[in-house]
Amino acid sequence: MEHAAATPHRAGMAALIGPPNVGKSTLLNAIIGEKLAIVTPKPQTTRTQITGIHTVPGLQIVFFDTPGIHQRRGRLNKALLQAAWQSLHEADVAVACLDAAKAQKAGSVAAQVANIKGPLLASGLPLLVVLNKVDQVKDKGLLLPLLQEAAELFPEAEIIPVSALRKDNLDRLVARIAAALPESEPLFPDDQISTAQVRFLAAEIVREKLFLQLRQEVPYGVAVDIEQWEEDPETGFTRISAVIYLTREAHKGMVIGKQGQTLKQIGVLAREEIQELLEAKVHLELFVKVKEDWTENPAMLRELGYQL
Ligand SMILES: Nc1nc2c(ncn2[C@@H]2O[C@H](COP(=O)(O)OP(=O)(O)OP(=O)(O)O)[C@@H](O)[C@H]2O)c(=O)[nH]1
Ligand SMILES: [Mg+2]
Repeated sequence: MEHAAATPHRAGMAALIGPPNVGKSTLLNAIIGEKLAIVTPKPQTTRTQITGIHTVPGLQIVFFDTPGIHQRRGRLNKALLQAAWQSLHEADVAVACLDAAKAQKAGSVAAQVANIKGPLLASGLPLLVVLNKVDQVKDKGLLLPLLQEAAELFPEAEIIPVSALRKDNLDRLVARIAAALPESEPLFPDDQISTAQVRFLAAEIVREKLFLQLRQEVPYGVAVDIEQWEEDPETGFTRISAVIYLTREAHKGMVIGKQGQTLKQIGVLAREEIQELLEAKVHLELFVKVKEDWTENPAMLRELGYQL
């Protein structure tokens, strides 16, 4: 600690930007060491900016996890893109995240950078390029051409191969981000790991369990809204009621399942995780409602916390 005064304190924001499903949320959770962002194998899991604050002596990095950049239509999709680009706008450093395994199969990273390269370069921010999921590339020799291609596409950027899942090479990534941040005092208290509210995190946990249970086409039309949150000081229980919104009547059966088994399972898994989050006993009630147009309805989108 005596040496701390010699090196200036650095602090700032780093935005994780990339296509859906490349592992941005997994990376955020791995660096922070807590599950802040939900993770599923389905694309477009993350829907808002989620902050994760990494504080060590001399350094504070405020990470922004963001929705994957895609080209799909619709108001909800537009809100997701807006959240991602807004994060880039607020950041001091951009971290482009790519999927090495997918790139290796395609023989190129080009398709993954198509939608992000222009805005990243235009931002003028210091840029790092992360090639994630290297654990899935068995023959490491196959990584070289991808690293080279990425270096040609982003000549100013350092390319960093990592595995968020195995926590490989994350120290190097953190060190490079740190080097690109401005000298600054910490922006948040050193014990704060996020700006997210527990209510939001609880709703996200329910959404994660839903995504994991449901078939590919359903999740886009799923939203979770916490309607009631009451702590009973006598029993120590937190009573939470959440509404699961769906866009189609036909999806209701899939969410509820035979004799309510699917919904029950979702409730059990979500409650366990919310209990861990709150370190309190939780009573969780889930309701399912069909609101056909919620993904296109501005008032409803705002009510659910999306910024339009
Ligand atoms: N093998 C492997 N799988 C990974 C790694 N990182 C993430 N994954 C998996 O990739 C899938 C997507 O991970 P997410 O973290 O949700 O990806 P994301 O980029 O946040 O996705 P969106 O929020 O939809 O944009 C999940 O099944 C993760 O377990 C990794 O380093 N190695
Ligand atoms: Mg995500």
